[in-house]
Amino acid sequence: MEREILNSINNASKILIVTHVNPDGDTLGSASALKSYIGSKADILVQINDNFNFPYTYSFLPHINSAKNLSNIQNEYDLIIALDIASIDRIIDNARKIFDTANNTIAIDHHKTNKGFAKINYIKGGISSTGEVLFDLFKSLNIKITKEMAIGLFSAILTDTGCFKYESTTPHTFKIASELSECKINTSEIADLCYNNKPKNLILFQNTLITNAVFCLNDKIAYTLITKEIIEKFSAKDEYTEGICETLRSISGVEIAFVLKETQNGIKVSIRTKSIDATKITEKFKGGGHKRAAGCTVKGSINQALEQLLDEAKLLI
Ligand SMILES: [Mn+2]
Repeated sequence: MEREILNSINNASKILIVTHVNPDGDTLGSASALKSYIGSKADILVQINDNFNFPYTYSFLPHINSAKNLSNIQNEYDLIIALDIASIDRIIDNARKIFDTANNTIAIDHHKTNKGFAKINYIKGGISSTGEVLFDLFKSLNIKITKEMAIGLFSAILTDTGCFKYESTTPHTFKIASELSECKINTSEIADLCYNNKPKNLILFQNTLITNAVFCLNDKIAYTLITKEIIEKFSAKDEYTEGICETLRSISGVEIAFVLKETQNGIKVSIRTKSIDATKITEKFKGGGHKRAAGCTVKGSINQALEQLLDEAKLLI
């Protein structure tokens, strides 16, 4: 299959590399590395409508600044490569139309749940990151990893392993990191750019929400409410809420953490748990997710939503 992928790339005249919605370091780092390899006949797509929500944290990655967005892509591609995209519904709007009508499509991914939505599916479920899958793909094809490619691949692996902390980090992952670090990249600078480069308002917004957190049932439940006023005060972007629920869960004794956010479509709820099955709560509200991380949307006011969630959570403790 590796050969088939290489042949598809070589035979294509114009290639679109698609990153997933709410792009992270893995999807963008992998896209950066793949574009570095393919060169000028490939474009990267970041699925936003304009530059307002551009993932500036990762703008240090080669070629990410010149990525296309949903407003300025045209249907001129005969090969689409989806990177780190677990399911087709993470390709939206006109990008989806381009994907559906493309001559040839490839999915390169590491999500276990990926059922394979492209013509060629290169899915290695359980591997640490798409960056790692892509590195192994390059290696198996005897493709030389340049310094530019190494920046993207290292960033992808670094961020998707939580700085090599998650269980998916294997001896092989470390070997790859070692090999990439020999490509004359500055690994400590990359880590600084990924982690020590946050907008001031993001930290102030998150600190306010943590300070406002409420604890109940002997600190087994922790929650915080993101109201429209708080969002406006800090001009908070969607991605500013990432990590708040995890911080609440990280507190010793907390079993269930909630973050409730006022949005135009109702109250968006994130739940993080330690050993309790979070989907037992979200399925009551037609939501979904994983055992330790789930989400749902609840109708009504933020306080009404909170009351309903607490009622369900208390049944599980
Ligand atoms: Mn990933």
